[in-house]
Amino acid sequence: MGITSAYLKNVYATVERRDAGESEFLQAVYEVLESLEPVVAKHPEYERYGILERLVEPERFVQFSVPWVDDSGKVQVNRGYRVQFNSAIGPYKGGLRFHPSVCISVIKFLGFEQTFKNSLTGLPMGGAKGGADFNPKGKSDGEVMRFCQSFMTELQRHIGSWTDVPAGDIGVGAREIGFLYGQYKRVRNEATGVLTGKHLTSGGSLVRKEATGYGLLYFTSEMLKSMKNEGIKGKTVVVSGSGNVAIYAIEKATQLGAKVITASDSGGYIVDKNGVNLEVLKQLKEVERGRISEYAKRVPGAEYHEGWKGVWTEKCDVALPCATQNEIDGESAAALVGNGVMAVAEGSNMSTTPEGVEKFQKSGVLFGPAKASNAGGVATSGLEMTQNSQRLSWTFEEVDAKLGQIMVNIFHNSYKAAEEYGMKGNLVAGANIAGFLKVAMAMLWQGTV
Ligand code: NDP
Ligand code: 2IT
Repeated sequence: MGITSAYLKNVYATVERRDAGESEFLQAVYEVLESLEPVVAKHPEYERYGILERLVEPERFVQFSVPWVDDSGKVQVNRGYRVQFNSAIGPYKGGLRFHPSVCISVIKFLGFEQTFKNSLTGLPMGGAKGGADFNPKGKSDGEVMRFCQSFMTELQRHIGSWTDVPAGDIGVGAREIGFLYGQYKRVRNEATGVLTGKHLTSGGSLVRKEATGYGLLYFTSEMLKSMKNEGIKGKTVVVSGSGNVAIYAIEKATQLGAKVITASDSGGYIVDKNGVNLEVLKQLKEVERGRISEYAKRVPGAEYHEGWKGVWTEKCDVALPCATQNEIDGESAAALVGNGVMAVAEGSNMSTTPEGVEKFQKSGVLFGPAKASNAGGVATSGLEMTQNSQRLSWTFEEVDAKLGQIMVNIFHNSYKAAEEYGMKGNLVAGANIAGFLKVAMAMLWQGTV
């Protein structure tokens, strides 16, 4: 298809010029602008009010140094970031990623996507993302704590429960959120809902840990039911990753009667034809922080294969990428299609390259884009914020029911938006359009400058 309107071409050319070389950010922007062609054609006022120009430019971007002392007494320095992308519909909201690959482009693509995802949840949250090029792997708890404390010593001046509310992402889980929260409280003398994903003893919400993975399955089930009149029960599922999103995607898929046969990390993947053993996986990943190769040594019949990409050559009905961006390229998509995959839903953000998405869509494979299918994590963060404001805690069942309803709504709103704008069945376009319309309306209502 490609971008054809003069207005959108111009917006993209400006981003390309100003943000040259930020490949992930450019990829994310291009996809959204392409989806918005029919919307812009119907709403000439967006150009007059510079809505797209404003959406692709972060409202604020901070970069800071994070010095910390390692266990040998040596000072190390990492680079920290927070992008506050868009606050039209609520306080900035989005995760923190600690991974050596974190850079401006990665943070900006994630913050940009978050704006539309948060809008889709129906909750009042703007888009943000942050992180650092720190690698928590192989670090002691003390090193991780000192890093988190230094990171928060700077970040605290930019965030707040009505300003910007960070959470976890790759490399940031319960341990890191605890250290970050502890430092915020110490510096600001304020116990407040400034982070989500908190421990249950400190204002956390039940279901937040499980939410992204569970939400992914609620979305996938609704997509299968509505578009193919099928259920997830009895399906063979391939999952990549073995972190927070992957583990709880595997758990919910298994509870719903599917058989998940894989899990992976950046070193390789395991195949367990009997269905992944969650007890072993959780012990290995959540408790021991070990490698997935260990799984095959502990579970009879399971095999380990070097290299993470091979996971997409395993035959399945449903594929759920839950590791990182661009993990499914055109070649992997072709392998999945060749093996008869029926549905793909993204747990990781921008899991699929544009070539991969095109392959799925042209082959009639149902495709759930991350903004829609992985929104359960941030949606439950939104529910944690509500509980913090109320100073109450809801039960597991209450939160889970709200999460389920939000994911079903996201599917239908995306589906309807695609249909309304002449792209029936294209959930990429539908999610982009549905997410965009609410943000654009808020921006128009609030005035231009
Ligand atoms: P975790 O850190 O818990 O797990 C990440 C997993 O992905 C690990 O198995 C990791 O393997 C693998 N991985 C990470 N980077 C790479 C890479 N470059 N190549 C191959 N494998 C890689 O993170 P989460 O589970 O929280 O996040 C996974 C994805 O889900 C991310 O894209 C994140 O943005 C997205 N997401 C997360 C949400 C959340 O609430 N946590 C919400 C919505 C989306 P290894 O240990 O070898 O690095
Ligand atoms: O990508 C994401 O949506 C997240 N990492 C969750 C963000 C959040 O604020 O819960």
